[in-house]
Amino acid sequence: MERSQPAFRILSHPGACGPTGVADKGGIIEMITSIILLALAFTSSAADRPLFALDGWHNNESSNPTHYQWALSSCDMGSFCGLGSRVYNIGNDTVTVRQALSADVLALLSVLIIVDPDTPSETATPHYITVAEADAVEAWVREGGALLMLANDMGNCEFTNLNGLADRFNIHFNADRASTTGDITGLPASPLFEGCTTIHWVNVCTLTPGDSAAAEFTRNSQVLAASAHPGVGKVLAFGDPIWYNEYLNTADNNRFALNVLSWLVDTSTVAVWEKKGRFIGSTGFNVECSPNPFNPVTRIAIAGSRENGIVLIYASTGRLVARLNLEKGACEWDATDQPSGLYLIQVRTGTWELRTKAVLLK
Ligand SMILES: [Ca+2]
Ligand SMILES: [Ca+2]
Repeated sequence: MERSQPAFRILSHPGACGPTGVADKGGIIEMITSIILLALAFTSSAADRPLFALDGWHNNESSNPTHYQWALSSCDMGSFCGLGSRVYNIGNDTVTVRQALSADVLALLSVLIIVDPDTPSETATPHYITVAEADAVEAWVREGGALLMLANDMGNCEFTNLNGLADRFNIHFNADRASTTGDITGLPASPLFEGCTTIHWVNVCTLTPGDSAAAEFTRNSQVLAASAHPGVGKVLAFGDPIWYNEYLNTADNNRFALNVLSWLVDTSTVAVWEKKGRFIGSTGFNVECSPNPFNPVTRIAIAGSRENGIVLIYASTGRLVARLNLEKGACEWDATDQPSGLYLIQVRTGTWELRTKAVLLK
């Protein structure tokens, strides 16, 4: 049975299904979104599963509604339903964002895929990526978000506004078609291509990475994949959606997809989240609040780490109530201005994304 509502589609298992989107009326959907996301955050089945989001706002094709959508209940060759199952299987919940990107929405996500933004030939009313959305996404990435951007070849993707976002990370999509297509061998020795002999893609655009970005794959002097690490976040960009069902099981594309998902979510970390709010990893890193319960100050610390990062604290309404700097693995939260209740605490560093819970008792 689905747990879903229109703005976000939250799929608790790969076989889940959900409705198509409808317009928000008076913010009710946002409220419902908060409640459902809160439930996800605090129920034992989902508490430790990061949200892996697909942007269904800028890609929402009226002429091809399942195109590059999770579409788990209507799986077809153009959808990402196979990819969505793999996202789930490595420990994440999948969600589709069907509203403009904002800080409030992004704060709930671990990974965001922006894919093939619509052209007017794909939908009658394309939602173009706005400057305000690019501002929000850039800030989210710098604070630890993982962004995957998948464009397409010329004529099949809206480039101008997509580049308004991509350029923030010093990566530019060229509105062209690369000369490299079909089965591709001679892959670079990097984590993205580990275990892959041949990958297959068709009709991709090239990229131009700037000084603060890196080319991940170059062929015939054309860059076909690029990455960037702004702040404590990360960005990966390809000139094609690649892993839709038609090609997911072609050549070594499945392994390629799993490598990319691991790069994005750092499965070595997220796969070992423990249900009771304590992180127990093979590396021995725990994030804990002491005291807990507390009133009004608690110390948040990653045992054994002296990394810097950020701490995001969410109230029982799902609202972000505090944003703190983690310094040398620790910080203090003074909740004097907050009511009693349960709080979800998310800690992000360049290496770790950890969660715990704390109870404020006044
Ligand atoms: Ca599209
Ligand atoms: Ca293509």
